[in-house]
Amino acid sequence: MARLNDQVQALLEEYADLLTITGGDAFRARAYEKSARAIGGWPADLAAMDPKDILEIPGVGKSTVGKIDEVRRTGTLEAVEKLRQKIPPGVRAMMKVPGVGPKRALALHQDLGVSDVDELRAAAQAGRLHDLAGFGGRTEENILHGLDVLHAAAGRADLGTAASVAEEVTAALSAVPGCLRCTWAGSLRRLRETVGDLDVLVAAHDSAPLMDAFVALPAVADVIVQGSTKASVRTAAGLQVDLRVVAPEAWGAALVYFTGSKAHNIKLRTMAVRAGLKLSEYGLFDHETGANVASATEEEVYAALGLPWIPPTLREDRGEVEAAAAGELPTLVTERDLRGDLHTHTDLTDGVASLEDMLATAKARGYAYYAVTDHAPDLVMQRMTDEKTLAQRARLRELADTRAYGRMRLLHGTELNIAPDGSVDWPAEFLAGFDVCVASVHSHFGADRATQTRRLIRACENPHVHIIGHPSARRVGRRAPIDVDWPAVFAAAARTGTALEINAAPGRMDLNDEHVRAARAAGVRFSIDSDAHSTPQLDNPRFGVGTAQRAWLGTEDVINTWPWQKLKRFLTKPATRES
Ligand code: DGT
Ligand code: CA
Ligand code: CA
Ligand code: ZN
Repeated sequence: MARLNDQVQALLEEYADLLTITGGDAFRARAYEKSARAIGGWPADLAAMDPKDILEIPGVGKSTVGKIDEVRRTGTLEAVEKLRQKIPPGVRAMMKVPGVGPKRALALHQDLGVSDVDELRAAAQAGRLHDLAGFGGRTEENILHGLDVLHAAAGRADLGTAASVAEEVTAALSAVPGCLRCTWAGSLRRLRETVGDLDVLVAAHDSAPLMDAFVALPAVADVIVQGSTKASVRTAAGLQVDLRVVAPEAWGAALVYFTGSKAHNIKLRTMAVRAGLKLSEYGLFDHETGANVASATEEEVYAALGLPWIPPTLREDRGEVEAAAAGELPTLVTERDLRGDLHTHTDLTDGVASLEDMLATAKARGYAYYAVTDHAPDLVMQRMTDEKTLAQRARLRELADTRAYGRMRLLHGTELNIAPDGSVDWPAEFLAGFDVCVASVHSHFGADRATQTRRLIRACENPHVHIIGHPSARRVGRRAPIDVDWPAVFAAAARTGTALEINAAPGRMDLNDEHVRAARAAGVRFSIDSDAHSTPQLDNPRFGVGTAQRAWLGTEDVINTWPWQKLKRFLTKPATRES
């Protein structure tokens, strides 16, 4: 069963979407979206909270409390049920197709009778959208492109979703008597940016109790197959989870096998064959005698192949086996190396937690420095003003003076908007007052390559811009990356001393591992940031560390692993340095 918070979030988001599609009050719809996010991001379980305490959640008023109570009692919202009768679920899904949006979704439904994503694709391919008012030739093309983005991610979960299911499943199985070891393997262990299915591995002498416990987990909506040591299930959200129970003696070999990637495994198997060995999920065996050479731990299996243990994030057959054989594996950046977060929001703009709550959570993470970077005025709906940001700065300085958060250095920053011409929200004098400026693309995603490239290069050349936030602006499974000449931008970032962000929000994962790898080769530095809009999201950087490791980064490449004095020098760009 999903947490009440998640259920309420989903229903309120649906309500907001349905209100928008049916032409309801846009302000109300946005308010519901905001409270939906606040509730989803609230750490405590609503089901166990007093109505009085629920009112403390930002953006939650009396009417929302009433709705929460309705969901708790009935499992749904009557208002949503009513709107669902008018708008088929497929229309809501269409609204999320990049290039469609609520108005077009409704027009497609009412005027063309198109009521889901498949029908939309057919209509676009048949050229039927031309006839609709407001749909030019380019729109049709954009919609087809948007459908491709959705398709590429179809059936794959983002890392946030996959990790939370994995944690729940492994915690429950670890508690079953007879479970000797339990962990997740597959693409989640390698921290790929999306996960096709979850692979869970258990070591036990007797598999039966574990198989029984697995299919009976509350998260399981549907059992696909169940055997004596293997089973596959599906969660209510549609994520497939594969379980494999192995003998404890075979743990290491099984973990290597099920962690993958397939290409890495094939490389290892070829090495084994050359050494007169045979590698399988059961172990490494002598080809002649069949004797077991290694199988209990991953370290032993790699060692028997003449290799040091290879970190899972590297196992993609991108040179890691050769590097390991040559004793040249990189020393990778880890989550423990992060000393701070340089891109975070509060409820002053679209965050859902107060400055104080964000700071307290950051402090508990042991950070040495922390930047608050709320949105800047050009993102009009966030209603930022000079006065508001200056008041926030004053408050932050006051908190710093009282040492309310110990020795953690409090940095006042902002997330600027990069206009199509590469300029940002405020003039240089005003920007100079911030400790950290992140600059990001939040509009004009469809501009052509020359424009986008010039846009990002100009932002890098701005002496007050320290970090380019989520540089490709893609949303995993929802929005394609902007079209950019990346080598040109990487060269500009390296030349100007501008860091590129590894935005670790699971819906963004931006830059991705391949871009990071190319950027690093061009001499670029990176900042691994949470882009947190709530306190639990301050935990996002672990996913960004995955991207960084997959790009072979060490601490020297990542500015927010550096001690403050070194970071401080970096934040004074050459062009603004006094000589
Ligand atoms: P996914 O689920 O698409 O995100 O990606 P993976 O890597 O988790 O792939 P999955 O779930 O199909 O299989 C888990 C691991 O099992 C995979 O990384 C390597 C191993 N494996 C699966 N099929 C094969 C195979 O045909 N040959 C080899 N060598 N290994 C395989
Ligand atoms: Ca998998
Ligand atoms: Ca699998
Ligand atoms: Zn942003």
